[in-house]
Order: sequence, then structure tokens, then C-alpha cells
Amino acid sequence: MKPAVRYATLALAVAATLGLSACRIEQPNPAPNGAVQKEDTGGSAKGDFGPPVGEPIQAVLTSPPLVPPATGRSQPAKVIVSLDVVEKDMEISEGVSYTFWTFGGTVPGSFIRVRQGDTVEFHLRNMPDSKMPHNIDLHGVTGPGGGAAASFTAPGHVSRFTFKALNAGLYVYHCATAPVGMHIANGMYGLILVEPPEGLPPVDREYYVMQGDFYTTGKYREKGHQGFDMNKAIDEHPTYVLFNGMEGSMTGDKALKAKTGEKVRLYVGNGGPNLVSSFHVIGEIFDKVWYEGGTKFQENVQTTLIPAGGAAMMDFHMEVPGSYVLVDHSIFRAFNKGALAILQAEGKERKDIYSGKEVDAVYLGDQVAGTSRAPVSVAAASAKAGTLTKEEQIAAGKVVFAGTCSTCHGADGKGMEGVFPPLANSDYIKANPKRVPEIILHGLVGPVKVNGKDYNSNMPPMSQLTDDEVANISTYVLNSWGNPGGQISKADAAAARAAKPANASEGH
Ligand code: HEC
Ligand SMILES: [Cu+2]
Repeated sequence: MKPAVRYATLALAVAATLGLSACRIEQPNPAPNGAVQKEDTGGSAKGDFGPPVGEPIQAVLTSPPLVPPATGRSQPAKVIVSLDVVEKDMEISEGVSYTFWTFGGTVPGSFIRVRQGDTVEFHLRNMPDSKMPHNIDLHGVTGPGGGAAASFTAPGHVSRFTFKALNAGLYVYHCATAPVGMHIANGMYGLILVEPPEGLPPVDREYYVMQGDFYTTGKYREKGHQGFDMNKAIDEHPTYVLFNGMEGSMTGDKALKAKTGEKVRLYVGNGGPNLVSSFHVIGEIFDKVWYEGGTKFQENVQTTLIPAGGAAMMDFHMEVPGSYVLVDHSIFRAFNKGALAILQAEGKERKDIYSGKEVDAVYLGDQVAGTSRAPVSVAAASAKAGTLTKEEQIAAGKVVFAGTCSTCHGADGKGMEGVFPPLANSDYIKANPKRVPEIILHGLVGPVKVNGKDYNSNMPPMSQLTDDEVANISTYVLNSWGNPGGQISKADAAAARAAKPANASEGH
């Protein structure tokens, strides 16, 4: 189901089963114990701290990118949160699996929503098939360790502790079992929202997005199962920087949805373990940012900084339909490590605000909404089984070409006269097809003649591509647009990587 639909269904189901009102209660709310509120210093001095009222409530938890409905309560309650720790293999990128450690079976973990003054009874269950003990440190807890010591849980056990949510705000929670960095790097973090007593201003849609950095033994997009690389993590050299634990978790069919005229709120966390996020939505301006997840908001913000172990909420109004790209504006992370998601807005054009000519490809490369990366997985699986065919290589190569080469050489391989030489029907390629993987890996600089036209420019090396990717792109190029055909293997690509061609480019 689409997130929006699921959200609505969930909200209805909750309202029905718990008898909750879907609307927010606006009235100011005197403390039920008759205590006079202290002066408005904010924080834990301001709130609704009477004893819990009514029957205990089971908290509604949601998987990303969904957010539980507003508590809709005007009084503090006892809220029971039951969270399971699950260790499981999931895709971190197309055709790449990783053993994640999760809160609730997802990365980030389930979203928890309570109200300031609530008494939260927390049940942490570590599944019997887990290999590690785990615990939880919630930044919204006042007390040593944020719950860590109280919640230490061996596989097959359950722990329980209780805390009072004294401060409103959007808080990160994470595992704090040694080695802490490793537990966080494996995906053990999530968000808990403590609503202020009066609730948050209503919006049309709310989404849950959380950034994390990941350290795999293999290269970016290297296929197969990848282990955790402790040394890369210590050096803070992530292989992946991701939103919601998987490259493409919110692109294509899984893009976040909105309609023009709607107000959207994002709850964005950063689990780290290492990087600070420069969170930005390409093509939008945040009307409000509750920076650092706190009580005050800033207005008219382009990019907001989200520290590791921190969060922010942001509201914006959708005016113009199209794709909006969520990125970490430390931009190599977006286009070369995966920190990219799409918010797709539907609605009537607003030529008075934006003239149009929308080209997703300019920004998205192979992440263009709707482009399937499936052929890449198919080829990877066949390569592993030793059954890789030329056709599978061509199909996979086409996908990677679209994201890597087509910006310059064009999707049709025709290039741009005088600037980017054609790959279509290229006499340069024909003269020595084996050079294609070398050119990809080492670039090309200096004068070349292609189909009678002179070029004297600089193609940057693309050594970040894996040998499989180079083999597949080369095979695709050789078998397209009237080129001579042939096949480049992974071993050919490895040999090309080791070569030192005379006119290699140092890049720009
Ligand atoms: C940033 C722009 C850019 C990108 C991206 C790029 N190239 Fe090139 N490519 C060039 C330029 C410029 C030249 C000519 C270099 C020169 O003048 O020495 C070139 C030359 C070539 C040539 C030799 C000349 C010809 O037309 O046959 C091949 C083959 C080639 N590129 C393949 C690729 C492949 C495959 C990719 C994707 C992996 C790619 N290029 C990505 C700019 C680019
Ligand atoms: Cu853990």
C-alpha cells in the first residue's frame, strides 16, 4: 500500500479501537493535581505532570516512513511501548544484503509518539534468534543512561522500565550496548516524539525519515552479502549514507507522496554513528524548522544541520507538482553513497510559480523515479551462479550507463558535437573495443578523433565503479548503436583497472 493510504487506514483503525479522537485538542490544560504551572521557562519546568489518567494505553508504533497519529489527549496517560529487537538480513542496496540489527524489524526502528507528562512503561524484547544482547538509550528519558542499563536484554529475554516524559521534543533513541558504534552502525536507532501538551500544529501529511552511515567490507554497490567493516567505521569512511536504511528506500514506487496545496511535515533524525547531516529538499524551502528537535522554530530555511544523535522537524507547503529530492547536501553522499529520497507531489501545474521543463535526470541519474534497477540484481545473481549471459550484462549495463555516462554522452550515445564525442557507431571504439573499460576506469585526456571530428577534452576517471559495473557498461556500449559487439568480462575490467594507459585523466 502507498504510505499515505496506509497512514489514513492506520489512523482510522487506531481511532476506532482506542476510541481516540482524530482531531487535536486545543484547550489549554490545567494540571489535574491542581498545581499552578510555574513560569514559562519551557523544558521540563513546563508541562502537564499529574499522575496518569485513565486506563493504560498501548502505544501505536509505525515503521518508516510512517508516523503514528497525534495522541489527541489533553491529559497525561500511562503509555505502554512494546518494542522487539530483531537481527535480520535485508537489502542495503539493489542486490546487496547486510545483517541489520533493528528495533522493530526496520531501519530506522519503529516511531514512538507520546505526550509530555506521559508515564511510559517500556518493554524491550530481544528475539530468541538474536546473537547479541541489546538495550535502548532514549534521548527523551531523564535518568542515567536514558534507559540503557535498565533495558539491557539478552537474546530471548524481555526487560521493562518506566520513565516520565518530562521534556517535549523529537528525540533519537539507539542501542547503547558495547561496542556502541557497531550497534548503531548496524541500524539500531529510531525516533520518539514527545508532543507538547497542546499538541503540534496540524498538517496534511507526516513522514519519518532517518539518516545513517554504513560501513561494508565491499565497495559501494558491490553485490552479494556484505559484512560490517570496523576499520572503515573508526576512520569514518562510510560506504553508504542512507535514508531509512536502504538505497532507494523512498524512490520510484516507494517515493513519499503529497498533493499540491498540502502541508507536509518531516520528522528527520540522524542515527549516525559518525556523520552530521546537511539535510535539504531540492526545490523546497522549509517554512518552519524546529531545529535540533526542540521547541523553537526557525522560518524560511534551505538546509538544516542534523547532528549524529539528533533530529529536526520541518514543515513546508507544496505548491508545484513534481519530484522533490531529499538529500544530505554533503552532496557526494547523495549521488555516490545513496543519501537520496523522493517526495512526489501531484496536482495542477502552477506556471505562475514555476515555469516547468522538469528533468529528473539532471539530478537523479539512475535514481530517476520509475527506473528499475532490477536488471542489475539479475546480472549479479547470475554472475554469482556462474551463468551470466551477454544479454544480462547488456540489460544491467544500460541501467548503470543511464546514471553514469548519459549526462555527457546522451542516453542515445550521440554525445554533443565538439564537446562530448559520440559512443554511437564510434570508429574510435571500433579500432580497439578493449579500450572501453580502460577509458571508463582511467578517463581520457588530450586530442582524439571520433568519426572525423576532433575532440580535445577531459573525461574524468570513474574508478568508483565496481569491476562488474565496468564490464556490464562496456558490454552494453559495445552492443548498442551500431558498435561492433563483443563482451567484456569482470576479469577484463580488473585487468583494465590495473593498466596504466598513456592518456589517462587525473580528473578535473
Ligand atoms: C563528464 C562527462 C563524461 C562522462 C560522464 C563520460 N564521458 Fe566518456 N568522454 C567524455 C569526453 C569529454 C571524452 C573525450 C575525451 C578527450 O577529448 O580526450 C570522452 C570519451 C569517451 C570515449 C572515447 C571516445 C568515443 O567517443 O568513442 C569512450 C569510449 C567513452 N568516453 C565512454 C564513456 C563511458 C562508457 C562512460 C560512462 C561510464 C563515459 N564515457 C562517461 C566525457 C564523459
Ligand atoms: Cu544493540
